[in-house]
Formats: sequence, structure tokens, C-alpha cells
Amino acid sequence: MYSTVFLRLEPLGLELVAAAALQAGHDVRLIDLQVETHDDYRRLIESWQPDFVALSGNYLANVPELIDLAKFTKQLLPRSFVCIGGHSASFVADAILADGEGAVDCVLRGEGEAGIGPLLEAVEQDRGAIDEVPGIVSPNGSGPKPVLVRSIDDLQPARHLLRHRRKYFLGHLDPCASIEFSRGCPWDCAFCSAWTFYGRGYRQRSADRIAEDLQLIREPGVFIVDDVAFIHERHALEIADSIRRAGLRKQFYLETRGDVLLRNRRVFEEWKEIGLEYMFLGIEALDEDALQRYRKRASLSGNFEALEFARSLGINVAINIIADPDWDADRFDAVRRWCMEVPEVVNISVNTPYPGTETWLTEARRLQTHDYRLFDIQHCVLPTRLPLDEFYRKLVETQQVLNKKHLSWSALRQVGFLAGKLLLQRQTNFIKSLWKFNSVYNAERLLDDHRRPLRYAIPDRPLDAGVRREDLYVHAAAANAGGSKRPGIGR
Ligand code: B12
Ligand code: SF4
Repeated sequence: MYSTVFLRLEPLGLELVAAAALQAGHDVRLIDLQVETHDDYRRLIESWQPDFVALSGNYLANVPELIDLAKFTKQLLPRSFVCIGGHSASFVADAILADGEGAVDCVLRGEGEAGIGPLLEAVEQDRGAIDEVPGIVSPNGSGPKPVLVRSIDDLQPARHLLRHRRKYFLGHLDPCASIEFSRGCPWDCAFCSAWTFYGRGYRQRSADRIAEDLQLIREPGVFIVDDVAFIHERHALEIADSIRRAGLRKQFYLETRGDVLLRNRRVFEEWKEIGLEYMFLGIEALDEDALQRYRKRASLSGNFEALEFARSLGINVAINIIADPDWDADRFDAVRRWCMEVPEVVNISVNTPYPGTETWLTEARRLQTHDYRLFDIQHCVLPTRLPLDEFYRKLVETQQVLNKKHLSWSALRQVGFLAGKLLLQRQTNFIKSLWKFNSVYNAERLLDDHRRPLRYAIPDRPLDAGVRREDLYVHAAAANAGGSKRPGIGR
């Protein structure tokens, strides 16, 4: 839903996996089903007949689509090898194999750049050897643990393989490319799986490599995909310096935390000067209790101070608040009033326990549904205090504030000149997005989604009560991860 309205971005992870396969000497094509159809996919594999098909499963809600695509691929090309990888696939590998009923040959867990070359080689030379590939989960069971890439400086995404680059946008950054400055997160919020995927490691790309990569990007807008941007002041200032020296002029979007913003004020002032346009802050809650429960390791007063500072910079700020299924009508009304008062774009997501998060361990027993498609932080999968239909009506009413303040005609008045310029360039992603809100954010539609027949179910949480945090990790806590493991400590 989110990506229907506000943004659509290039699949950077898949481009990196594709680059590793190219480097290993293979012929590679890429299709992005955010912008192309299943018919396009069928046409591509029918005409090209690949030996190996790699599907990217970053989002839990897409797992059923992936399983169906795998089955469809095997019907058309019974001799091809079908592999699924990506963030979410890494946490539910066994379930994907079981639901694939023989159509999925393996799930490759963890960072795909490291594993794809050895896997392709095994498939080509000796299929029996696939179970030795790090990260592999096949019908024979799990192989060695996934390994991290040697250095994220060595990576260069195969952006050129995408056929429709003009389709990627983020608000008025239209068109917009994506880039990685760092990988991983040293915090450990209870609702998040970013840290469990990377074994709580954190690695940085060098400033010079980043400037080189930026020079190859033709789009004027750039989305920085880091989980928490600019954790370390020196790194951020070095990148800014390289950008200035290279004479690059781009418009940037990033996501970060309030405490990082306050600690590194100089960084954000500097970045405003070199093109930082949009910033997304994970505020998550408007009360201390919830911040504690989420283990955000941030204070409410600090978050508000960060908002003030961000406003003073003149950057477009969007913030996220997590709606708890336990909210009653009064709570929604209070949040809605607050959303009206602040100038920022407020995004409301719903607290959702994902496999790979700590809340998955504590909350999964209470799940009201096991339908993957509802695990998109817009639907409610836990029991609600209000009747579900009322919860959704209140949720959409609160989300509507965003529509009133920032989309439709009011927004167009504010961005009239820009919209005209984009139209002249025939870039219409942003302008079309302004009117999509009501058709997408709709309580009836949310409820209807719960009535769809269940086809593939998220596995139950492990019953063993002694599960430890480390058991959630995809990559084991890495000695070579670099950076500080202690949140809040700069370099
Ligand atoms: C950038 C980002 C986005 C971008 C997506 C851009 C895009 N088109 O991919 C935007 C802003 C659109 C987005 C949207 C959403 N996101 Co998001 N997003 C991220 C973020 C911060 C970074 C992802 C990224 O680009 N990383 C860098 C690249 C290099 O890594 P990567 O994509 O993971 O790829 C690597 C591996 O996964 C693997 N891999 C990937 N594909 C494949 C394929 C094969 C075959 C193999 C072998 C390996 C492999 O190898 C790659 C290279 O190492 C992650 C957090 C995270 N750290 O993963 C959250 C995250 C993935 N998002 C999340 C969520 C919840 C969402 C939304 C549902 C939010 C919403 N409000 O609606 C939407 C859903 C979008 C959708 N399409 O359905 C959750 C996922 C939860 C889940 N389990 O499903 C995450 C983990 C954040 C979190 N804090 O929990 N997101
Ligand atoms: S700081 Fe952000 S990315 Fe890191 S664990 Fe918390 S929510 Fe996830």
C-alpha cells in the first residue's frame, strides 16, 4: 500500500546479487515486478529459457506471490533451478520450501552477493554440492551458516539491468535512484528485524567509493537505503566532503533516529547544504512506556527536540508512529490531534510481530491470522481492543491527516511549479501519487483483505521457550562487522 502511494524504489539488493552473478561470468537479466507484470515475467522466461531463476523476497507480504511464481516457473521450465533469497525469505526458509512443494530448489539465506557465485557454480558443475554452499536451505536441510561479503566497498549494483528506471520515485524526487552508505544497525528494537538479519553488525562504505557510485547515478534524486543514516559523524562528513570535491549535485532522502540527529547536528547542517531534502525519523511512540516496550533506547523529550532541530534545518520531515492494536478510540483521537498540530508528514504503521523480531517470540501465540499477505504493517494481525472494523476506521481516519495536509489539491498548490516541471519532463509518478490515497487507504479494503482464503500460512513460532536473541540472527554476530556494537557511541 505504502509503495503504491508515496514511492517506488529500485530493488538494490537484487541488483547487487545480479552484479555478483555477472562477475562470476553468467548471463543475467533482471525483471522488477513492482513495475512489470506477471505476463512480462512469463514472456521473459519463455523466450530466454534461463537455467537458473533467482527470486527476491524482502517482504513477508510477498511470500505467497513468490511461491506461486516459483511453481509457475517450474511448470514452464521444469529443468531450471529456482532459488529464493532476501530479507524475509531468510527468516522463513523452511516454510517456503514446504509450501513450494518441490518448486523451490533452495532458499539462500543472508547477503546474496557472497552466496550466489558458489551456488551457481554448484548448480552448473555438481548439483550434489549445493548443500555445501553457505546460507543454503534445501529439501536436504540447512547447509553451512551464511557468510558476509568480504567488504561492502567491493560491491557495485547492476543498475543498468533494469529496464524501467524512470518508474522509481519518492515524492517529488522523481525519478529517484537508491544507494547504500552503510549496512546493518547496532540498535536492537524489539519490533525490527534489521539488526537480527545482520547479526547486529554495522559496516560502512568508504566515502570515495560512495562518491564514485554517485557519479554513475543519472537520476537527480537519491534514496539512501541505510537503516540508520549517519550514525558516525566522521563518516558522514567524509562523504559530504567527497561529494563536494566531485562537484556532485543531487537531492537526497534518508532515514535516521532522533538521537543520531541531535548528536550529529553539524552533519545534518552540512548535508542540508549539499542537497538533503527529505528525512524520515523513526519516532515510533508518543509516550515513554511504548518507547520502553519497543526498546527504542530513546527518550520522548529527545525525540521532540530532534523534531524541532529538523524543522529548523528546513528539511521535509516524515515521521513514523506505531499504532498498537491495544489502542482505543480516545488514543486514536489524541494521536490524530497531534498529527494535525505538527507540520511533518506522519506515517502510521501497525505493530506487527515479524519472524526475525523479538516481538515474534513474545507475541506470535496471540496471532489472529497467519496470512503472509497481512504482515505489511498496515493490517492488524494481533487482537485489537476495539472491534477490528472500528480499529481500521480509526486508523484510516488518523492516516487521513496526512492526505489532508500533504496530498491532493492542497499539495499541488504548494508544489505547482515543480509539478509543471515534472510534467514537462514526462515524469508523472509523483503527480499520479497525489490522488491515490483514498483508494488505497480504505477501511473496507483492509477488512476485505482479512476475508481472502488463506493459501500459505506463516509458520508458528518455535515452541521452545528457551529461544535466545542470537537464535533470531541470520548472520551470526560478526567479528568483522566493524563499527561500535554499543548503541549511541560514535566513532
Ligand atoms: C529500503 C527499504 C525499503 C524501500 C524498498 C526499496 C526496494 N524497492 O527494495 C521502501 C521504502 C520502498 C520500503 C518499503 C517497505 N518496507 Co522496507 N526496508 C528497507 C530497508 C531499510 C533497506 C532495504 C535495502 O535496500 N537494503 C540494502 C540492500 C542491499 O539489501 P537487501 O535488499 O536486503 O538485499 C540483500 C539481501 O536481502 C539479499 N537478497 C535480496 N534479494 C535477494 C535475492 C536472492 C535470490 C538472493 C540469493 C539474495 C537476495 O542479498 C542482498 C544483498 O546483500 C529494510 C531494512 C533492512 N535492513 O533490510 C527495510 C525493511 C525490509 N522494510 C520493511 C517494511 C516493513 C517495509 C514496508 C512494509 C513498510 C510500509 N509501511 O509499508 C514497505 C513494503 C514495501 C513493499 N514493496 O511491499 C521491513 C521488512 C519487514 C518484513 N519482514 O517484511 C524491513 C526489514 C525494515 C524493518 N525495520 O523491519 N522499504
Ligand atoms: S534503530 Fe531502526 S533499524 Fe535499528 S533496530 Fe531500531 S528500528 Fe531497526
